[in-house]
Amino acid sequence: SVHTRDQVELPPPAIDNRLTVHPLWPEIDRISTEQIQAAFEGVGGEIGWQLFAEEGDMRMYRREMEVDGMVTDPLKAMHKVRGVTAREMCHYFFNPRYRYEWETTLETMTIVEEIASDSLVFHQTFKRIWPASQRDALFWSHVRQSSENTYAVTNHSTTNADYPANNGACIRLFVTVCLACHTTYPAGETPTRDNITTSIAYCSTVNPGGWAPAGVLRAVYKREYPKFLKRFTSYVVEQCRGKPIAI
Ligand code: 6CM
Repeated sequence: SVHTRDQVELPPPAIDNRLTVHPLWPEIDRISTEQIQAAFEGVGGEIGWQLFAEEGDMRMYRREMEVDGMVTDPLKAMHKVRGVTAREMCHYFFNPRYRYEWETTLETMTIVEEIASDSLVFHQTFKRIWPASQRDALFWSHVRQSSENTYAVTNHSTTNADYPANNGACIRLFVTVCLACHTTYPAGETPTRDNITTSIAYCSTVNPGGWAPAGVLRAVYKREYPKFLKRFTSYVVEQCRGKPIAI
């Protein structure tokens, strides 16, 4: 069949064989499965999610949590976006080619390892937040189809001997992120840009890895997460405008 270059690079509908023979595969599979399941769980019930930002269809919740005096508040966001598919959302979130266009907290990004077409290892440095030291992160990123019309990207910290932690200007932070997306359209209809809706669940837990003032950190998260999700989703809508849909 004939593909455009862009279609070939969309997240594959099945796990890439090269991933399943990699030493990280058991961890990538386990954490991705857990994260995707948790992402689609609601925010009601005992667990005590508190709403901290709301705009249109977007809702953001957090739970205040500290580990050894460091803020590790888990964050969970829900959003609904019309006109783009789950697969397209995940394509733009996973593919490093687009990252500088939507990620405003990023200073540098290096691809450390290409495990497979659906799995990469990244080193990233972030913009410094006064008065804390600059942070970096080293994490694997994996995109998969988890069920019909459902795709997700999971990012999780890892280690690499060529990128040791805390040996330069940066303090290494630890991150677990999951962007899980599910597309729906009216039964019996063919999906088009005019009738599809994608529900997004974004979960993030960051351990700053070393001292950072709690108040500053919470203020940064409160400002930056809504900014990120609004900017990222409108970026994807913009990129997909006029292109054939990839379901
Ligand atoms: O999920 C997001 N981006 C992904 C691609 O880059 C990836 C990134 C994870 C790192 C998240 C770290 C956020 C910390 C940013 C501020 C720097 C902290 C300094 C602490 C010292 C006071 O999963 C979007 C992430 C959006 C973050 C607002």
